[in-house]
Amino acid sequence: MSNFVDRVRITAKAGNGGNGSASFHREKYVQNGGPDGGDGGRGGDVLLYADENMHTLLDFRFRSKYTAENGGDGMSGLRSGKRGEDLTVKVPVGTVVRDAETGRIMADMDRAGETRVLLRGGRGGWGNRHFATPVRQAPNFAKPGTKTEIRTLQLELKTIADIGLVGYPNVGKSSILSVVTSARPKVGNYHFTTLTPNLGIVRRYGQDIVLADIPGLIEGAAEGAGLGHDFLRHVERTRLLMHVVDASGSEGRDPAEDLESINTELENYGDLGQKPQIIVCNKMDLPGAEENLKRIRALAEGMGTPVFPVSAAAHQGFDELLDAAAKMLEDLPPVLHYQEEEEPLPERGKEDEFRVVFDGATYFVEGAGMERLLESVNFDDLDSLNWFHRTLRRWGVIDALREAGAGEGATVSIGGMEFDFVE
Ligand SMILES: Nc1nc2c(ncn2[C@@H]2O[C@H](COP(=O)(O)OP(=O)(O)OP(=O)(O)O)[C@@H](O)[C@H]2O)c(=O)[nH]1
Ligand SMILES: [Mg+2]
Repeated sequence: MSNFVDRVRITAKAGNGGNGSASFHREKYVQNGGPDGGDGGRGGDVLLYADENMHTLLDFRFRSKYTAENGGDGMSGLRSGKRGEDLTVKVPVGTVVRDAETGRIMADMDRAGETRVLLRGGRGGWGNRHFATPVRQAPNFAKPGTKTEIRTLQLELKTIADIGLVGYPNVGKSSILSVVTSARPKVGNYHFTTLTPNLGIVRRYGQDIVLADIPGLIEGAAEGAGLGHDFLRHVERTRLLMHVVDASGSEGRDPAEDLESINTELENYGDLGQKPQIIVCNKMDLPGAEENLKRIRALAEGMGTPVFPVSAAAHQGFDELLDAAAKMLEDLPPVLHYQEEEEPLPERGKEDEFRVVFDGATYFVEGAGMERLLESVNFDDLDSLNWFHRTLRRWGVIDALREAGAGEGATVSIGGMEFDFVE
């Protein structure tokens, strides 16, 4: 079928922070040079760029893994590690990015040319020079850089337009787009001529109005029957719908029935039924259209929806239609922007908050800062372990464990690692 892809999953990872260096200054004739290990470099970020020249997510079918560069390790002579290079992922305008595991909205790339940081690189670890104190002149440890996680992301392209053209296949949606804008979508006398959304711009009273022509909808589309379902997401981000019917009933269907069944489809897909509509009765040049128009007018009156008769073939009725649309748009809210949702991170400054839970055998120390603390410890290094122990004492963890009943040698679990309790 078509190469139109509007929903994909990818994985992305920001760069790890580089490790700090535990180096000592060495020079001829100079004994016991001080610690001179540089800091690790920051890992590269993963950025998003809304590219006007991209129209589908097809590229992501061929490449689905995106990794920014890791930061370099710190070096002797106080030299810092290299900053990892950022990685920019180009997406079409209108792409909404979610965390695939939680559904959290991470970015809505709805403005052409905008760049945004999606995933931040890890911090570089401190070199040992930071740990030189008057009593500890030769610290043999440095901090490792922060490691970043691989994230699974869902990308979804939701076309952005002021007006969406909806209706059964073959009613003349693409014909209308080509009459009122300079867009030249394919027009054909068969169903599903249009397989990917087409955009066109019409200028009215100094404002540019963007129209989206989407593939035809069929009954059951909202439940996933046929092609229609996937395409409804492209009218979610429109402000007004032009509901097109074939007023002549040239294919043997009743346009009044068409109107109702498409409206049912829209109601079943999110709150598309709530979107303001204009009913466009097309093919008024054909016999039988006038009769049907009367019936549709009667129906529409009950719904409070305006009706406009047009003929794309004869280029008739469009001035009135577009004037009415432009007036309606003046009072309608702007296109929906998906608000990014904050990642539920532990609050800043509360790193040392924790609690001790005893399950009868093990004392668990739980708290947001614990895992991060563990990440900074090099367990092969005595200095590093001592620093870890001192931090636990400073944060009050040792006291809390003692209060909870932990005695010498009790099993303590912190961030999934088990230790023997030593006072
Ligand atoms: N007589 C007449 N024919 C029309 C009119 N508008 C469109 N048509 C014809 O109807 C057929 C379908 O037109 P399209 O514009 O491709 O219809 P569509 O709604 O975009 O169809 P899909 O993309 O398949 O959903 C074509 O053969 C057009 O030439 C009209 O006003 N009068
Ligand atoms: Mg079409």
